[in-house]
Amino acid sequence: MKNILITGALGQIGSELTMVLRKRYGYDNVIASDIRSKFDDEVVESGPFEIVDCTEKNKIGEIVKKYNVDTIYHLAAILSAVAEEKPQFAWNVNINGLYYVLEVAREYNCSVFTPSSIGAFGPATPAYDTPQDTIQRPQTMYGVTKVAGELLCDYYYKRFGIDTRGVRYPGIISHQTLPGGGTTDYAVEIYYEAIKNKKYTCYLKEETYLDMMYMPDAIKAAIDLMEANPGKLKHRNAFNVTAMSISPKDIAEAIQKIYPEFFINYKIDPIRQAIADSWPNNMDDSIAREEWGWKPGYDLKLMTKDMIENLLKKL
Ligand code: NAD
Ligand code: AKB
Repeated sequence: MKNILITGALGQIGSELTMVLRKRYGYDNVIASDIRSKFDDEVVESGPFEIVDCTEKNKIGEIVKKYNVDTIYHLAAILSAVAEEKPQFAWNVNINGLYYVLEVAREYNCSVFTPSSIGAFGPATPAYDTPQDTIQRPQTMYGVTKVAGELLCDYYYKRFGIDTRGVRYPGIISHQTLPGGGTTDYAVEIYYEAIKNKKYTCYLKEETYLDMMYMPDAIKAAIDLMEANPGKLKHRNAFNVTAMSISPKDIAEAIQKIYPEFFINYKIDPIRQAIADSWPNNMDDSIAREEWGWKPGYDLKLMTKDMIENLLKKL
């Protein structure tokens, strides 16, 4: 029987992953947690919910003990754009939070899933077909914390035998919960604005290619990796995973196939543009495909259709 703790469960990924895990493992066996709560919210009300600040080790330990937790999905983090505004704060949450989660996992022998990001790469990394194992010299605080986090997770596996696993997510696109302050947030906002106003002003240049993925694939990646046969994993943390390499212009054109009147213009934010320019255009995820059978289900066309159908219901 699995007892799962999710940190950062009210965020963009956590809010959807929690519900999928509850359906899979039982509503009472998946403990959602976050530093904040929400009124009238499915994650808070459909199963156990606890306020847990991941920078408080004792609180994480208390909840792991209380619910006999054996698996932690550690999603609490500060994303790239906010991390560049508040680097010291991001260091504390992203580094100390992960360290405390790993220490509690060591004490109670839990498995841990931690997402890294395309943000763990930098300008010296090959931008095309970015290999699994390559140069990682990011120049953002987010990237620094992600590279350190990948290494820390590997260390806890090798040194203490903790079952740590993780992927390098690309930008995640979804319709349920808005993203939390990243560089790839435009790729969600564009769909909301297409429905609401039929126009969008994008803060990245039209030809800025980045890896992206639709939320159902992001959730599948996390669960498939955590359920993978450990004997087949040569890597454990930070698997490159991607579903599509797309630019703002590509998304706009996909939307225009449904709403021909949709209009996009550009007002560049130099900080987020510089971050995006330092990230890969498209990662090679063949190692994840080989070691645990990773395969995305959504491309740009399928995702755009599904996003628009769901946002029409929601908005
Ligand atoms: P998010 O910003 O949407 O959610 C993060 C959640 O963490 C929020 O609900 C926030 O309240 C909570 N939180 C912040 N500080 C906390 C603290 N001290 N203690 C406990 N909770 C705290 O983020 P997300 O998009 O869901 O990302 C989850 C993970 O996936 C992060 O590690 C992120 O770096 C990674 N990731 C996300 C994306 C993406 O596009 N969403 C891409 C690559 C990697
Ligand atoms: C961000 O833009 O910060 C995230 C990510 C790709 O890690 N969406």
